[in-house]
Amino acid sequence: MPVPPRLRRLTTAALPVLAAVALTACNNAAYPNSIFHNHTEFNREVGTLFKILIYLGTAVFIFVEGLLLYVLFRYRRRSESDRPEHVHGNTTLEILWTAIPALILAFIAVPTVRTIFSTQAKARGDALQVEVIGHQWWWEFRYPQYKVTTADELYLPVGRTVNFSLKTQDVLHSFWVPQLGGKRDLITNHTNFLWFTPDSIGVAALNGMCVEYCGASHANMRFKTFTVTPAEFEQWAAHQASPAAYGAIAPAAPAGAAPATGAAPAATPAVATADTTKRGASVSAAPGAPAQVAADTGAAAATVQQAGYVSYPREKLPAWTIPKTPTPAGLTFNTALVGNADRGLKLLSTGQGGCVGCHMIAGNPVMMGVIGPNLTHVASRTTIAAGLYPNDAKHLALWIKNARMMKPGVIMPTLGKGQYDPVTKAVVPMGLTDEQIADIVAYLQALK
Ligand code: HEC
Ligand SMILES: [Cu+2]
Repeated sequence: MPVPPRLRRLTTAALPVLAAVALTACNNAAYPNSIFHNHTEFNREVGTLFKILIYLGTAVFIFVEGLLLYVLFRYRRRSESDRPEHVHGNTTLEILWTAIPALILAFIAVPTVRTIFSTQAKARGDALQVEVIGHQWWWEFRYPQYKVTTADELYLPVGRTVNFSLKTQDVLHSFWVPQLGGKRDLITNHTNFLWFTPDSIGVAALNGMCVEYCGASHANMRFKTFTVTPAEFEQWAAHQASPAAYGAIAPAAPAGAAPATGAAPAATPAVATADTTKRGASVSAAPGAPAQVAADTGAAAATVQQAGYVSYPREKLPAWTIPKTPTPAGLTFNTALVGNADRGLKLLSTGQGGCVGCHMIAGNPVMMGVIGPNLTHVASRTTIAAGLYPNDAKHLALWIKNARMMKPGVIMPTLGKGQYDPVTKAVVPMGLTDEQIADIVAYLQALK
C-alpha cells in the first residue's frame, strides 16, 4: 500500500522533533541540566523506574487510542436514519476493564515501592557527610569530617557514598543536581537527608540549583559540583581546611583535617611582604583572565604547589560552565587600577566596608562573620554569588561596589562610594573608592 502524501509529510515533520529529543538525552554540553545523564545509583534507579513507566504508559496509550479510533471509525453514523443500538451492561467487559488496570497498577507498584524504599533508606555509616545549608540566595556546604566550610561549590570523591543533611537558615529551598539525583527540600527547623554515590570522574562542574521558589533571587541560587578522584578530594579538603593562603597571621595545623595529605597548610609561612606587591600587581594586571591568575607565581601559588590538587583547574572548565550573566547597565569599574593585596588585607582587617560582620577568613582573626559565604579560599572557586558571575577581578570588583545591583535583594550591602543602593533607595555617601575595591580584590584573589 503506498504511503499517503499527508502521512509522509507528517513523518518528515516528526523526525527533527524526535532527533531533538534524542539529542537532549545525549549532549552534555548543550543540555547540562538533563536528567538523562546518570552518574549515581540513585539516578539510575529512578531512571529505570521512569523507563518502565514510560514504556508501559506508551503501550497502554497506543492500545487505548487505537481502540478509540477504531470504534469511532467502525461505528460511525452512516446515514441520517442510523440510530445507535441500546446496550444494558456487559459483565465480562466490566470485569475486564477493572481487572486489567488493577493488574497494571500492581505490576508497577513493585518497582515503584522498591525504589522509594531504597532511595529513602538511611545512608551507609561510612558515608562522606556533607551539611547543606540554604541561605537566601546561596549554598553553604560543610564537611564536618574534614572541618571544611565552603560555599556554592561541592567537591565529591567518586565511588564514595555522600550523605547530605539538608537544612535552611531562612525560608524553604530545594537541593537538586539533575545528573546526580535529588531533588529534596530544605525545610525550616527540620533536617532532610539525601544520599548517593557519584560514579563518574571528569563530568566537570555539574549544575545544581534551588528548585523551590525562595524569593527575589531564587533563580540566582545555583551551585556547581565537581566529581573528583578520592586522592584529589583528600587534597582539596585538606587545603580547604587550612587557614587562608595569604596573610594568615597565625598559621596553625588544621585541627582534625585529613591526616594523609594536609602537609602544606601547616607549613604555610607568614606572608613575605616582598611578594605582596608583586602579587597585587600581577593580579590586577589580568582583570577577567582567571587562567593567568591561576598561573601566577606568588607566595600563594607556592603554597598551592605544595598542597597538590587545590581546585578544579580553571583552564579545563568547559565553556558552558562559565556564567555569562550580563552586568547591570551603568555599573562600571576602572579595570586599569592596580590593586595591592596587602593594602586590601589591611582594609578588611580594619573593618572597612563592614565585611568583618558577615564574612569569615580563617587565619584572619577579625574576619569572623557567619552571615555571608566563607571567604577563606574564595579564589579557589570558579564563580561568585551562587554561580551568577565568573570569579574574576572585574566581577569581584563590581560585586563589592554594588552587590545589590548585581543580584536583586541580597543582604550584602551596596558598598561603593556614591553608588545607588536599590534596597535602601539611597546613595552610599561614605563607601569604598575604586582604588580601595581594587586592593580588596587583589587580596581576595590571593585567597586560593
Ligand atoms: C551584611 C552582610 C555582608 C557584608 C557587610 C558584606 N557581605 Fe559579602 N556577602 C554577603 C552575603 C549574604 C553574600 C552572598 C550573596 C549571594 O550570593 O546571594 C556575600 C557574598 C560575597 C562574595 C561572593 C562570595 C562567593 O563565594 O560567592 C564576596 C567576594 C564578598 N561577599 C565580599 C565582601 C567584601 C569584600 C565585603 C566588605 C567590603 C563584604 N562582602 C561585605 C554578606 C555581606
Ligand atoms: Cu532557594
